[in-house]
Amino acid sequence: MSGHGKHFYVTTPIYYVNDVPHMGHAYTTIACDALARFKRLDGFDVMFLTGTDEHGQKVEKSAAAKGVDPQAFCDDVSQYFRAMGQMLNISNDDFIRTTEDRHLAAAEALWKALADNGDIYLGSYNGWYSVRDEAFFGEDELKDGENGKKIAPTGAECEWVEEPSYFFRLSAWQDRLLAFYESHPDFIMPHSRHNEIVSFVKQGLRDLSISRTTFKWGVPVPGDDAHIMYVWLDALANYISALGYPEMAAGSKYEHFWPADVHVMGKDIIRFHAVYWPAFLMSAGLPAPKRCFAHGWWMAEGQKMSKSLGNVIKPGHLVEKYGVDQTRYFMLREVPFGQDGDFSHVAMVGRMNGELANAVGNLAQRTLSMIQKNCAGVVPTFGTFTAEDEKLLGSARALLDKLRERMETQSFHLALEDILGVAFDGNRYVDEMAPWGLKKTDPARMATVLYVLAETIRHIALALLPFVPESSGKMLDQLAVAESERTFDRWGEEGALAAGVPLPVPTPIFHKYVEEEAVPNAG
Ligand code: ME8
Repeated sequence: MSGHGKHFYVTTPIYYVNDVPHMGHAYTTIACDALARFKRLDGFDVMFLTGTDEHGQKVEKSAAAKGVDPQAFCDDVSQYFRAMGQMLNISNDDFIRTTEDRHLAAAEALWKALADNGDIYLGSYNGWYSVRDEAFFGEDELKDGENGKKIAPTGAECEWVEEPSYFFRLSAWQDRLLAFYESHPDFIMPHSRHNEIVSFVKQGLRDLSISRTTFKWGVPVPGDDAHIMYVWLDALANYISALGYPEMAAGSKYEHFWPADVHVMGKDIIRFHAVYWPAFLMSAGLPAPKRCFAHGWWMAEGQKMSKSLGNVIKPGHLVEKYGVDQTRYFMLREVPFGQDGDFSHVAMVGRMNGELANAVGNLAQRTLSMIQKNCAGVVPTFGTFTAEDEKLLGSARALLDKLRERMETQSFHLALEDILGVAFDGNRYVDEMAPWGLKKTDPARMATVLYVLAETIRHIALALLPFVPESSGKMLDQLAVAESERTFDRWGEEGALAAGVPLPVPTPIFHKYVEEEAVPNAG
């Protein structure tokens, strides 16, 4: 059973609980959700994982600053990330927390596997550490800040650390990593990041400090609990702990889903995923993931989003102001996945009004209202299709193969552009066919035109399900498409609407954002 059939495993990073979620966290999660939903519709057995990263000095400090016990602090903040998922209609199959027992067991097992392979030794670390990044930096990477402070390339302040530490023999993995990148050219995407990582590794890898002794909040090192595991080793293990590692027997979740198809993350943490993680896995005798995709950063109205600038956009704010599906759509449509993006109100309104409401929503509303009025509210009976009819149906039916290609490379913006293209074709077709004028002259032709439109809308709605699930679900409700018919199996003629099926009275699906200033002044 396992190992057969189509399966797909996609993950978000696990988010630090030092702070509540913002738009950047929402972005990664929405992208993974679209991918997971797409694959489910396409017949894959999907595992979509997200969760929270709860150990380490940064979280310990945040808890201390609030005067709460770290576990209580994690329990509290982790809930905000779960709530974000619910608010954004996220379909994750599991939610892992690194303070759960199942995770501790997996992190310990991974450590032991590295140790058994001879890749861990005890030494002492003297160097710079950035708590904000939970990362070590070499002297050569740092800049001088005010008052003799050392600043990491990320802008975070570093502190000097001098303590006994276990090390992972990362240096010994350099050549094998380079060989791996070479034989897996799509492992790191976009390709520009691949090149960046390859040149980083070529510069030479130092052994990695993987334990700390100066704080307590983490997973104790097996056999030496004076040491706490480095939070990144602990955190990366989440991707297999959620699969029940170290249980790897035939029929296990691990066997079914590992290696992951894609780890999605922001470009800030690609190095941890594309260098350390495959090295740990190879050392433990486990296969590396198939892909790490690093997307870009969201800025707010031209400035990097940051807590200190006070311009952090909360997902709840977007959902309240524009709507859930509008937020999901905008984020994936506005910016090519992999590049940085800028959030602006004007851009958001342009997308939601111009594309969702006008192009898609109006097409559905016009068509369904005409059917309601002129075809007794049932799916119209169609006659022979003309070349124009075939052309539109052909463009709708050809969409799925294009989308499969787009999703294979995580090109969400292009997938949405393709779907929108069919909506534009549909709108052009309505204008050209002018079915309203056919009512008296050729009602049979009018019925055929409306059928072609309804069938086109069915395809647009199916295609949009991964992106705007609630709204496209409503579109399918309005076409009386049963839940069981909402899969890519029913794409094309397979699932074509049957004439005579009663349709509910349509209501507009995508609302428009109306600027307050645009409201006519009664005075
Ligand atoms: O790094 N634009 O957690 P984290 C786009 N715990 N994406 C953004 C963003 C922005 N402005 N800000 C955050 C960690 N993100 C570790 C991960 S995984 C084993 C451990 C997203 O809470 C993006 O996905 O700092 C980024 O990689 C992640 O949030 C960082 O979340």
